[in-house]
Amino acid sequence: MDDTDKHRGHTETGHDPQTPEYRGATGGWGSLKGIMGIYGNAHASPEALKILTTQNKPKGMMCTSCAWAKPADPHTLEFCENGAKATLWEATIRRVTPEFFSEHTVSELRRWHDHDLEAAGRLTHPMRYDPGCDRYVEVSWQEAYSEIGGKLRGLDPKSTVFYSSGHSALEPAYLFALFARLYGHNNLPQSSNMCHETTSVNLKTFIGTPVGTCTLEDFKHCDAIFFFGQNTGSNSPRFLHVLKDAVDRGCRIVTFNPVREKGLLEFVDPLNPVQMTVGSPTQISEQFYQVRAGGDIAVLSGMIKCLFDAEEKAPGTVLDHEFIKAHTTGLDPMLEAVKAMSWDMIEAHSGLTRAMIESAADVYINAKNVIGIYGMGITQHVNGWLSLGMLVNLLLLGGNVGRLGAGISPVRGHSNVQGQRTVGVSEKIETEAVPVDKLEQLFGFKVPREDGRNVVAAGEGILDGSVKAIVLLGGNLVKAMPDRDRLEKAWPDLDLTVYIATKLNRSHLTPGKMSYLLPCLGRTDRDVQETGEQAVSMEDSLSNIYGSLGSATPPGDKVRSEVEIICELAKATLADSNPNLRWDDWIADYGLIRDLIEATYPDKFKDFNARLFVPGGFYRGNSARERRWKTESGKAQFTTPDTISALGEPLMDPTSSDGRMTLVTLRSNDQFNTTIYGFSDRLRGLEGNRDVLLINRDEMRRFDLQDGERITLVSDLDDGIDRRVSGLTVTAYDLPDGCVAGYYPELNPLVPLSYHEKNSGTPAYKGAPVRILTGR
Ligand SMILES: Nc1nc2c(c(=O)[nH]1)N[C@H]1C(S)=C(S)[C@@H](COP(=O)(O)OP(=O)(O)OC[C@H]3O[C@@H](n4cnc5c(=O)[nH]c(N)nc54)[C@H](O)[C@@H]3O)O[C@H]1N2
Ligand SMILES: Nc1nc2c(c(=O)[nH]1)N[C@H]1C(S)=C(S)[C@@H](COP(=O)(O)OP(=O)(O)OC[C@H]3O[C@@H](n4cnc5c(=O)[nH]c(N)nc54)[C@H](O)[C@@H]3O)O[C@H]1N2
Ligand SMILES: [Mo]
Repeated sequence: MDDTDKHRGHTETGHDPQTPEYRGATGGWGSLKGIMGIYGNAHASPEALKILTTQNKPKGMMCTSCAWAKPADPHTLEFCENGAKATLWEATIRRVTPEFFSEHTVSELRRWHDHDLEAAGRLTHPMRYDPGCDRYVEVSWQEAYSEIGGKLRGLDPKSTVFYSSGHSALEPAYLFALFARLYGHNNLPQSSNMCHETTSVNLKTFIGTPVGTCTLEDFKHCDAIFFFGQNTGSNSPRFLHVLKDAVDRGCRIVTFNPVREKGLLEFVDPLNPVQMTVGSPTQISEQFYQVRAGGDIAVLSGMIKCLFDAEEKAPGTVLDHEFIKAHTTGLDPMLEAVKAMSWDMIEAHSGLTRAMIESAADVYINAKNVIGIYGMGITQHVNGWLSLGMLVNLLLLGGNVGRLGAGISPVRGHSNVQGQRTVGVSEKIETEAVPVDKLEQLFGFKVPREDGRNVVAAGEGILDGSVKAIVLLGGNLVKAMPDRDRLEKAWPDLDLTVYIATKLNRSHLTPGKMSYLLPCLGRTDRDVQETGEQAVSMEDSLSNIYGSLGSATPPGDKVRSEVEIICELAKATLADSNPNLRWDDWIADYGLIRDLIEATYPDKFKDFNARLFVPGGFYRGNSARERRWKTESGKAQFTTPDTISALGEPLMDPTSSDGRMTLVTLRSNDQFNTTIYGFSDRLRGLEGNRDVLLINRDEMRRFDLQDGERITLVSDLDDGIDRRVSGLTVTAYDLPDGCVAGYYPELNPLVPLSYHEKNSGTPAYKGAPVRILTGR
């Protein structure tokens, strides 16, 4: 391999021909085949196909998959391959009944693959774990509620944790947070603690908002988009339509990602008959650079250097001085620090050449309106705060925040992950999401004032015994967290575990001393209460709020809505009768819960019930978009880099030849987080096996590895803890040097709990230090 090939960039440089690759484009016939494949595999009900036609449309069902926006003028079929998979997977005809549990002990089920556990179907009855026979056994709802309530009453509220995964709608989320605070704690970690917490914490410091500033309108006016570490093709495929339209308009897209993700290379619109038959795919990224994992700070420093050079040559043509002067602080120290970074260092850490970075910067310099997009490739690193800070710096220099066609756009994960935070699911108390005075006035109680535990602190508490009970509103925490082997060992010592879920997963098979599995309705299901059919609502990644109506027949008459389960648990736990707590009325009419949300957050949720089904949702507003900076200084803040790598200490030296590698954990195209739909990562050309170690051919030679060889991967953090995953098949793959990759959640035992983003605690799932052990 010659020297130019070692720097992996530019689409025309192409792909390492000796490694797997998907030959088709993203979208196209492949995505339709993907949907048909899951239809059979998921045993979806005929109703599910009907639901798909209403998906993401006003008065329809809002997708349970990703958080991408639902447009006001939807396509005839406004769903993507993975949105369809999520719907078909939930609307299955298969059932996990008490008979199922009588046939399988928990120990036996623990040997099942995640895919098979969920494929067994929807949970139908409330169950209680019986350690005597090692089985879940049916229990009545009343017994379950009163036993859980009784147990919680006996515990110190601060020793309990109420986790929620971003699936649940605004109504249950609001009540879940209220329940926690009435009971006496703020231990409300959420899936975003493992995801975009880096954004929520740091973007707030930089520009005074915890969420992105862009709306769909901006994508109609931008001239350039810079993509960092977000895999649109698999994780938010409907966004590809927006990108294709932008490209067709002449917008230029530049992508930085260690993996040549197909969705960001080319796309065939499956809804476009011409493109599907005789047309050629749309090239999405005009420039694609395979940056080293954790190399984004270096890239952005290089680009900013280029901007300054160009400005020096032609003053007043590159930087938006007026904006910088009126709206920002901190330019000079930032500039000095960036100037002090040498191109040698930048090239070494980014794995890219100066010419590549200059060429990316050129796109910025020649664009009027620029958007920055990012995902887990930025957030899940020790110095993710700085990668994000540098991206914000880049945008601020051109005045690209708070202007039509420009802005910063984190792409969120779960369909309502952002919304749950908006309505109070927050372990931090000093945030707009927890208006303490309002809550105290509405409900007549004292809100606990101390910050609660985030996911990492909850994990630490489970390991040291200070956490005694955990209630999971969805999710699969045991499988999704870092340091899985250690946590899974400590988990059964919990006094109480309560799992509110649609489908069976590994967490449920890790019961505490008392354990309950409570089956709930999903978003596809019709939810009928005393006052009739109920809608729920959610907020997308672009801060639009929509109502959603399920229409599938619920999986059984014992399955309850999340709202009902939370209200009943609260009633059973909170003994005293507070007249402000109208749990039964709230169960009967979710409109009343929306009234409470509006009363708590009057600005964001004005006329909530009246606007529930506005096409495209209603926008809850964003201060930074209006150039109001709710930061400490009252201005947008430039960030001064104090390091050049997003990676933690042991991985700082990119040229080290001591065998330590950076592990990136990836999602395939055939999973939604810990839900494994199947074993085809079609868009990466990888099929059939998820227990793989991806590594490039040069690195294989360096470690003397053969394709197909089985190896063990061990963690290489110097903390005395043995973390390892064995039986991984070496698979040659087109990746930058110094980095290896494999799948989430299989490799989670290798990510240390203590290894996380500095300010927010987001685990560094994209940059853990590892070593390869061969059997030889
Ligand atoms: N179908 C499907 N959709 C999903 C999900 C799913 O599992 N399946 N999950 C949902 C959730 S909860 C979330 S949070 C989102 C996640 O969506 P994304 O934000 O796309 O997250 P990942 O797929 O984990 O990784 C993103 C990309 O980061 C790249 N990357 C890794 N390290 C680096 C780095 O150091 N720098 C750069 N520039 N790039 C890097 C990886 O190669 C990968 O392409 O998707 C949501 N949507
Ligand atoms: N190594 C590694 N680890 C990661 C990541 C990574 O990139 N790499 N990503 C992290 C990220 S971004 C996230 S968001 C987390 C995800 O972590 P979680 O949100 O905890 O996990 P999920 O896999 O989304 O949860 C799936 C389960 O949710 C339940 N469920 C599904 N729908 C519903 C519903 O409507 N209601 C209820 N009550 N339950 C429901 C089902 O029982 C299903 O089994 O994982 C994190 N972990
Ligand atoms: Mo996520």
